[in-house]
Amino acid sequence: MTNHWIDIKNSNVIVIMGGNAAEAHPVGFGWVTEAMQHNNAKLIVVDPRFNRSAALADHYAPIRSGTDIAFLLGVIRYLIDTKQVNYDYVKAYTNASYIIREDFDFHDGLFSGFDEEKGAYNTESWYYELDEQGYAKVDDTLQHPRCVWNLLKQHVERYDFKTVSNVTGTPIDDYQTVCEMIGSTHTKNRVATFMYALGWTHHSKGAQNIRTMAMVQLLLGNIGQLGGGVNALRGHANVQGSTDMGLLAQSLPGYLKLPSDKEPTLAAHLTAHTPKPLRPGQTNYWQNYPKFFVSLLKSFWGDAATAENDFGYDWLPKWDQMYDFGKHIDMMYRGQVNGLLVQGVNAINSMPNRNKTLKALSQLKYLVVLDNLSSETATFWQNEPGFNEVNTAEIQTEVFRLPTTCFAEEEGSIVNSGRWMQWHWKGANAPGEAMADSEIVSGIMLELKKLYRDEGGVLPEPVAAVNWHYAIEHNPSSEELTKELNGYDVATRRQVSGFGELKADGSTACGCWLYAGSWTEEGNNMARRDNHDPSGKGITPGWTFSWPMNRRVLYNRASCDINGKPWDPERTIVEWKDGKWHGIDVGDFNMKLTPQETASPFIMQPEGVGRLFALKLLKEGPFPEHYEPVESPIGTNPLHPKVVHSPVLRWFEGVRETLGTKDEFPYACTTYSLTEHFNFWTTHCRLAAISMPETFVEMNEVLAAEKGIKNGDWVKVSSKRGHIITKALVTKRLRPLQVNGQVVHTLGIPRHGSHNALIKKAYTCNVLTTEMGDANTGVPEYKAFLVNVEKAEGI
Ligand SMILES: Nc1nc2c(c(=O)[nH]1)N[C@H]1C(S)=C(S)[C@@H](COP(=O)(O)OP(=O)(O)OC[C@H]3O[C@@H](n4cnc5c(=O)[nH]c(N)nc54)[C@H](O)[C@@H]3O)O[C@H]1N2
Ligand SMILES: Nc1nc2c(c(=O)[nH]1)N[C@H]1C(S)=C(S)[C@@H](COP(=O)(O)OP(=O)(O)OC[C@H]3O[C@@H](n4cnc5c(=O)[nH]c(N)nc54)[C@H](O)[C@@H]3O)O[C@H]1N2
Ligand SMILES: [Mo]
Repeated sequence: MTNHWIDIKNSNVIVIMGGNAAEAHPVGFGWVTEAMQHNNAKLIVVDPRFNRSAALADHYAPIRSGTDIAFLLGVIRYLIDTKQVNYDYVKAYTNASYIIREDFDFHDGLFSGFDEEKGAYNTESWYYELDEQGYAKVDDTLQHPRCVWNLLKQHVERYDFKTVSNVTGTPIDDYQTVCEMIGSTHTKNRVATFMYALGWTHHSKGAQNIRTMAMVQLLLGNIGQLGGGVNALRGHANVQGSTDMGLLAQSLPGYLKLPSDKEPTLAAHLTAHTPKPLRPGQTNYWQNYPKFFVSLLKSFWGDAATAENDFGYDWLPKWDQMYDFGKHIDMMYRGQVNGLLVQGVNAINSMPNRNKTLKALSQLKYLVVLDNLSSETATFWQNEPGFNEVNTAEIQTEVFRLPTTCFAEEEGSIVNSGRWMQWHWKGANAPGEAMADSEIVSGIMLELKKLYRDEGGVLPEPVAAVNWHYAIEHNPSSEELTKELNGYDVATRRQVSGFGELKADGSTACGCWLYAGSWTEEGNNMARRDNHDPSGKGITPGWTFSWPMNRRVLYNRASCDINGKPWDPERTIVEWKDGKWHGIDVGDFNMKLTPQETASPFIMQPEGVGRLFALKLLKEGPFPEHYEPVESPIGTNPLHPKVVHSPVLRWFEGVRETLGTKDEFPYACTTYSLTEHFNFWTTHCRLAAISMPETFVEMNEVLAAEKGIKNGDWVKVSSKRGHIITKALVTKRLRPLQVNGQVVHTLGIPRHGSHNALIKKAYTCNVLTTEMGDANTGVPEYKAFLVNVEKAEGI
């Protein structure tokens, strides 16, 4: 989140789109009702399903799954056409006035530079026109035909109400109401927030879904404001922490880059990732990249990391393609992987195309499962006729199960969606032989180290030279580990007080630069519990630690105009008064400088402004464009029939044959969470199983009547990849939609699968899903695929 949970109370319009906060984030949702009750805020829900968030909304609009980009590009067109834009903000704080290269182009669904054979773009032309000094050229009058503003207007021109409604299935009246409600926040005294999660990320263009919304927020001037922002509601309690800590396939802690094999030396890597300013006088914060990167290498390898050996740069793995979990499963499936450590994930249930995952795990020599509970992944080799059909005798995979503690049995920090790093204390001792994950992983590492020492091996340094200085070698404490994440001065071991102290010369070490300030010489700032809120705006500086630098609202310089005057006095976060800056939050800029010197609030960009045109950042193009889901219920793209789905998808070998068409599988299908269960763990919890005992497929009354299916009937749902047998839940919630001259029916299946501690056996929806996903992130299209449904015999 650019903002944080409590801040939602400051919003005037709350848009829940691509998520279902009332059910999946029921505690945080309290701030939505707070805003509605005490701030007269209006709630909009745009979702294929009338869910429990919709039940509380002022306005609900149905949408066909996988068409949010068309919806939002139409919103952008509407805002521009009706002049409901915060022009001062757009001119000063976005790249609207920047001039794009002459060779940039878009037509018939493709941007310039498409290489059909590679299925990828040469992105050269997706860039600013530069002057002699290497700065981007701008036209402050917004007249230049190739300035971003005019290119954007041209790009969204096609997305009129009729076209949008024809693609999304959203009735025009509903659509217009949503546009008007969102548009009402273009004024300086009104702000909208967008809350989203999997309904946007689980698509073959998930990153572009989110980007389109960020563009809407920029046009309205809603980023950097109290009650505004771009707000991802995260999943597992600490999933924010895991991505901060580099669990993404191509990142290192603090969103530093895992080097690619095109960067053979430290110098090459640092040059590639240390941007030059694109406008004069920019903060260009990533210019500090070398300080963070070298400090990270020092934290990895301590004294062994020296200037002479590039601080151990050669010991980092280098990628030649994205090795996300999907890629690994594909490699296992092809017999290219010997062993897998599964830690805190129930892969057989959560990964798409279950039959493929099953084969993949069966090809392994060994599988190690670190989990505090028993999981279906650890028992994938057990034959259960009808549910998990395997020939146990043929599976040679040796499975090791290492019981871990769970969060309540250890102390440490958890980072929530709002970037708060909250320390928690141990509530109980772990049962039996359970050990903390850190102890297990340390044990494996120390054993490997010993093996390298005793038996040698290729490239021992990454393990042999590791920086390991904990009081109990095989069991580092949470305190020791988190202090290391904060960072310290190597010579004195003094904790740094912020990332401003980090150096690129090897004199500082830091495990995650964003966490600098969380555990300083003053102590553990994450353990602070002062909920004093002096401004009444939900900024509680004494409550825990919010990265970066205890800042609660990112880009908060954008809450005031170029002269430092808040757009809305009621929403003051920072303010230039009597020759200096004042603020209720830590400024996201250098507060020693003048308003004019800090008038570029998006300090992480080398041009200092928000990007309506994204340059080369995303694989599909610099502007978002509507592409159909990989499996489309209409089989065409009404905007450009030749380019139906994203042209840059990653195709694993043989996957094309596993995709269905609308002739065989005529219905759209989506998957979602239920409040009563948490992912797959609650299989173990009898009370949860009692409250929601069985899985089901939800469908509308019209389709059910057509198919002769009644509520509670057994049905068979099939996709090109497999089938499940489950019960029908017939409701009014998933409306049939009129799309491109046909009716699209959508089915919905809870993602929890075998959520039954009482009956035990149940099918999981991931038998049906495809591993095709977002080209940027690899996230599968769990939320839009094709199925058929028919009545079946019970099980
Ligand atoms: N009780 C409970 N809470 C949970 C979880 C749980 O299992 N149970 N899981 C946690 C985890 S790991 C996560 S990641 C989060 C997930 O949080 P959410 O993403 O809020 O949860 P989902 O139920 O997947 O909600 C997705 C919503 O998006 C809608 N949707 C599907 N496709 C589209 C689309 O194309 N466009 C739009 N606009 N909407 C679409 C679905 O109908 C659904 O209402 O929840 C977390 N919280
Ligand atoms: N079709 C479909 N598929 C989906 C989704 C969907 O919406 N639809 N959602 C996707 C999403 S967003 C997610 S997050 C995944 C969730 O998928 P998973 O992460 O695979 O699901 P969980 O059931 O949360 O599994 C977490 C496991 O970690 C264990 N665990 C808990 N605490 C600890 C600990 O401290 N240490 C260790 N080692 N283990 C621990 C739990 O017991 C549990 O077995 O599913 C994804 N799959
Ligand atoms: Mo998640």
